[in-house]
Amino acid sequence: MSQDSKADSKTDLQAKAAEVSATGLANAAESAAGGTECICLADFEPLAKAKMAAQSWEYVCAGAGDEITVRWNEEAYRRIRLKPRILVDVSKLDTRVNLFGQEHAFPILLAPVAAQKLMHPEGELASARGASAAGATMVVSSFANTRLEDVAAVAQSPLWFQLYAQTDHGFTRELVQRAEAAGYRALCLTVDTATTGARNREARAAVKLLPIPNFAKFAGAGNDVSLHTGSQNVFKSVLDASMSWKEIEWLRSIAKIPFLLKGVLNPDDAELAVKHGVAGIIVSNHGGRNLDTLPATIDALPQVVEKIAGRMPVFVDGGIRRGTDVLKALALGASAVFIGRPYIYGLGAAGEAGVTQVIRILRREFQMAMALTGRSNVASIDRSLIWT
Ligand code: FNR
Ligand code: LAC
Repeated sequence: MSQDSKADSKTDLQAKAAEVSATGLANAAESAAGGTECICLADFEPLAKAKMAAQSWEYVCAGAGDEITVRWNEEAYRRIRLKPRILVDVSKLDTRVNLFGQEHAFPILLAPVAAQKLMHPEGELASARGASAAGATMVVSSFANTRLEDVAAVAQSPLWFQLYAQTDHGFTRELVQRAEAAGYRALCLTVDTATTGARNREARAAVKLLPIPNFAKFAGAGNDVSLHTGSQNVFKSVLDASMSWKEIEWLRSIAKIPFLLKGVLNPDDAELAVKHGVAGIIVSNHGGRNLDTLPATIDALPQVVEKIAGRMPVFVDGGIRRGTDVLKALALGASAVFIGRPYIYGLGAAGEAGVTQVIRILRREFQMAMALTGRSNVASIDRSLIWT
């Protein structure tokens, strides 16, 4: 859904939502929406906007440049039509998937999102608790506002760790070892962020970060409140613009847990990823936050899947807002999907309970979409589901 269409008007719904406390989503939603609960993911956005500081809201919504890729990510799902099968026994649905030996109750994970104390005072702790209550795996960002060990201490469901590798290899190794020691199950190295992009919207809003404790020793990494996220300088000291495939081999050699690349779009890069022995790839354009006019991820996915040809799992994120989107991504070859902004809107609207609710709604919609297209388990979701 377009944030722009809602950006300026503070509706009655938002005004009422602002008056209620973050104690319970159902209560908040009920008093805000006249007795109804949040019933789809889009319902969380106005509630989150009303609660979050204006700068935080801009940080979450923002994309790069003219935000064309942000829009395409969502629109591309809407263009894909489903082809159902009837009279299939769907009285029992099995949504389980096994990823790297870990069973997930359903193929929806939480993408890494930085700086979650901007969106809610409990930040990553609330997200991890909320994800656990829903039985989902969360990928914790290197740029979290909470130490990775502290997030692990509250999580009841397995966590993965997102790695922003550093030019200081000693520090990177230490970060990887800390994540492994804290029990994280996989590493997602982000490879689409040699630098941040033209974040005009963040620059206009002068968004400022909160300290990033995993990187406490790096000056300027969000620990300098004079910098704002629209400026390239804010992340400069903690992004490695010199990173190449050489570092991938090195990182793979030191990682004891499955090592994935996040931010692959080009099938030729996917081929190189296989050659360099990574465990999996995430087709992502960083939610349209870095390079504008990249294609929608769901449009890029089929080419990547074709190139990989089953040699490793391929995941996708960007623009997933409905259970039908999850179904389409799996039909086009994803092993599972990640959601970013939707759970952050849940977090902003109602903290931990909001995150849980977002995941449950999406899971339920996915189950409905499976049943209504005649698919009783994930293995039976294939390309024949797409109306061509
Ligand atoms: C992100 N994303 C991101 N990715 C990453 O690898 N490390 C990070 O720290 C962050 N931080 C971050 C902050 C915010 C506010 C957003 C919205 C996104 C990108 C994220 O993991 C994911 O790729 C996209 O959010 C997916 O798109 P949707 O679901 O937001 O449309
Ligand atoms: C972002 C970085 C931190 O998207 O990944 O804001």
